[in-house]
Amino acid sequence: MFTKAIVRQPSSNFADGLTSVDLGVPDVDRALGQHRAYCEALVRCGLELIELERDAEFPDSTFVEDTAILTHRCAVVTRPGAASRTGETVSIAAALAPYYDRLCRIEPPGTVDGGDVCQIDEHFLIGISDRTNEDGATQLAEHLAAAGYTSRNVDIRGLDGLLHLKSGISYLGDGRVLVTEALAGEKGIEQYELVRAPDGEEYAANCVLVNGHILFANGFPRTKSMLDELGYQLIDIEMSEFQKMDGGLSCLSLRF
Ligand code: CIR
Repeated sequence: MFTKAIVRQPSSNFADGLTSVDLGVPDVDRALGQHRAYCEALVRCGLELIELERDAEFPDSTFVEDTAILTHRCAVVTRPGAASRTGETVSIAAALAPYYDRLCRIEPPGTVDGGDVCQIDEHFLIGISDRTNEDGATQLAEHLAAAGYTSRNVDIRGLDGLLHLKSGISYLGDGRVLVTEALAGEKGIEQYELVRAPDGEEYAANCVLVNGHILFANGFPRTKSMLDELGYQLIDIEMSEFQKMDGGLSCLSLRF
């Protein structure tokens, strides 16, 4: 069970953040409304919110997931792979300090974005991407091993359209993962029970399992009906403005 989540509203200059997609300029007011609905959904799932100050120094800082890996036994403050985001970890480390005795860090030359790290029970998949390098993945694997977890790397650098590993995979519990076709055949993933997001609905593969509910991006009816049929309790969230900035549902919070 999760009891808390760290979140941070999008800043006034949210539209100046990084993006690789061509979906137009996000509307900050609309993004704030979508963020509010996302926070309300987390509260509905039983979480207490820790809300950090908006921070215009870092236009991508609403995507808090990339700055830390949180587990029941340890927290790892990352070193995000995009230079414009490295400084985001200062406020995150301060916010985590009261809750974790064991706060590890990714050190140079390692880089890790939390979006590349997918927890499956006691095991972690670590995406090697344009943001997470092999040195960072090795450091993270060592921190996780010291806390009793196993891990393996999944190299996503050749896979088009995936910023992060979790842009294309989410753990649904009970050994089942929601995954894009592009990732379905990768070593380290194929052994799970796979629910495949249909072509054209790849964005829906990033969803968030929170205390028996699934936060799910609005507008992906085929994936939604697959999950409905499997009996999941979905909470639909409008994500259009975050999608324009390459962000998915998981990246808007750090749950612990
Ligand atoms: C970035 O490119 O870093 C942000 N615009 C989006 C980060 C999304 N994070 C995530 O999927 N974990």
